[in-house]
Amino acid sequence: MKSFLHASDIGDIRKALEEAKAVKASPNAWKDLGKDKTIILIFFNNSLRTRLSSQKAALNLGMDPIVLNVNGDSWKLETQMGVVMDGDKSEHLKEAIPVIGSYCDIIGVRSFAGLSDREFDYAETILNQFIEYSGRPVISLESATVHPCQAFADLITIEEYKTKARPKVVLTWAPHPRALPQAVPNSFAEWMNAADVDFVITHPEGYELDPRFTGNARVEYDQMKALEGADFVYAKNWSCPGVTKPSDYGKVLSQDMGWMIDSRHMAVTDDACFMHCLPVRRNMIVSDEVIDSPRSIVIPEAANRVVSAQVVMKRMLEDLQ
Ligand code: AN0
Ligand code: CP
Repeated sequence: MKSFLHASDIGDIRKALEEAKAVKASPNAWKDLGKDKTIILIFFNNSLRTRLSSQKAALNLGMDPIVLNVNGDSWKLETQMGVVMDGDKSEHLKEAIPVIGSYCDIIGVRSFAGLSDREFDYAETILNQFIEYSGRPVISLESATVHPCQAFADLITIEEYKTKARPKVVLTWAPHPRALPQAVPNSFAEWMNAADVDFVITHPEGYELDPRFTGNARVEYDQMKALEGADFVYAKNWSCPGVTKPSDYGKVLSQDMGWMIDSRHMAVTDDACFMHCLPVRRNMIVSDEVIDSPRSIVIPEAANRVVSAQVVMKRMLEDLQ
């Protein structure tokens, strides 16, 4: 695996889920695989889960992780090509990336969408520079348009908690005070389309996700109708993807609190499990009552981030043998 951005990069989904099960059952069984190998994890943005679960996954594989917080510990990096560097950025990605690549065997990058230039974000400009200039396998730790380690962990969690062969999974938009990227819902849609589930997306009009991720997934604008009979409710806020109106890209179009998941919403489901990638704002995205209920699986979902990261790193290490 040269890079990990999309569901297609993991190949056969059933095989990947079986591998996840094996990794979860015996996390330390591949300790020799990462011996004398190093992964550098680059963070342009904040993180709790991704930062810790990626390091834990590397350690389980016997690999040494090094974490770099760009903007905090290192020189500020210029990401645009052909600019006069007379501002606050001391170094360009074109030098920084090959230098980083020379110190490690695998690279992980967290670099959120800027949400101002749709073309720049949707071309995955920063992550693609890492792929092009590092000469190393690259993992997206949430880049501009995707969060594949999260979506893979979400799928592993659904597999563990499902009680029907083909569960109904509903991705629902929920309100948030600030503009957030579309990476989590994009990847969730992509991975649900690749899995054997009845997948429905619901959001206010104007929040249509890019069809390159949603494919033929059903979109139901009536949230209550979408949630009827659901087995899994996956809540997430995202800002306007700019699909129907490009000038609205990155904007907050609605803060309708009626979309917050509360017990009224959960009541129309088939006793659904509640999921969220975290971090979550309580009583904005989801009520205390729902997230504190026994049907909330946000903690085991986050725990599975170690498993998804470990499968991806394991595959990359196997390729390096
Ligand atoms: C980020 C997002 O919505 O993409 C990270 C989620 C994993 N969330 C926030 O910035 C709150
Ligand atoms: N879900 C997730 O990626 O969380 P962090 O932003 O804390 O890494």
